[in-house]
Amino acid sequence: MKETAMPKGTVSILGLGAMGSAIAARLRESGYATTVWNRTAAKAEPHRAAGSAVAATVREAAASDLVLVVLLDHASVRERLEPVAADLEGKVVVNLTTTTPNEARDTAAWAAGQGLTYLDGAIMAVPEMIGGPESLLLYSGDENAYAIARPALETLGTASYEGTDAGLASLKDMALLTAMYQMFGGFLQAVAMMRTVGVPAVQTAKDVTAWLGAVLPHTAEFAPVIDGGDYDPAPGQDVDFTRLALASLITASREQGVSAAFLEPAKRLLDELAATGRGAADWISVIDRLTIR
Ligand code: FVH
Repeated sequence: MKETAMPKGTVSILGLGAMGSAIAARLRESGYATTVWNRTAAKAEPHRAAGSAVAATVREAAASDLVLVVLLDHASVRERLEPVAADLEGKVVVNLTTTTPNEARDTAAWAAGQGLTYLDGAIMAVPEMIGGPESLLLYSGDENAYAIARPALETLGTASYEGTDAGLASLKDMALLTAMYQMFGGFLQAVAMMRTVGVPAVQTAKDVTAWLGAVLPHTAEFAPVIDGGDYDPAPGQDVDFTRLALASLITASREQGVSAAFLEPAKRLLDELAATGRGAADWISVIDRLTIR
């Protein structure tokens, strides 16, 4: 990686929603000269009052050394960047907008075609966390862009460079969010079951937090088995046992008048695996049913 980090240059932030505003505020606190732009101009006024310059157009904002893009989605990013590609030459553009991995790769390819220095990013934090110890931001793509922008990016939280494939930051973001939503879905299922007997969600939240805290470290035991790819005979719980366990959970939910819609797909995958003669294999080999190409 080239050591070409810039001194405290100027930074523009495109997009002043909840996240863009938090980022602009953090950069100001960190001593950066900031310029902000937002489609709805009124949202820029508190930033002007706090010391940022306000750009009337994206083209004007493109004058900064570093341009951070914090818009809603892939479409809004392309809509706003494409008309100003020529103005972004010689600048570093870091896109922190949530996109899919292929959208990130597509924008990186477009930027490369325009001769732009472009880095893709993904934010593993909510706005209140920006700049704090728990804030994690993932980056991937052009290594040199990362090296240049790094001092500014590090003011936002822990900065992690994931690799030269521009889709990697987004992929990791999406993978971690997938795990999160599945976990929260499990919590909601538990609440739905327990409230049928009058247990409030507040209590189930405590119970689920303690239980998941105890079992989550087992992922560290699953991981080497998955990486080794040897599931037979099962070093852990086998497919047939787990099918029975899930069948009981589904029945218990239904007996309480609660849908088992979150659970049924997992049971279906295990049934498919058993149907291929893999009932005695470790249940975590169900991961192979997730690979569709
Ligand atoms: N907020 C969060 O907790 C999450 C945490 C993880 C990462 N996300 C992603 O960050 C991107 C921005 O999120 P946000 O929270 O700032 O989102 P909003 O408050 O809804 O603001 C959206 C901004 O995007 C502007 N915008 C939308 N469409 C367009 C467009 N076609 N052209 C120009 N700007 C556009 C919008 O402008 P306006 O409505 O105020 O005029 C806001 O500035 C996002 O990818 C999250 O997934 C945040």
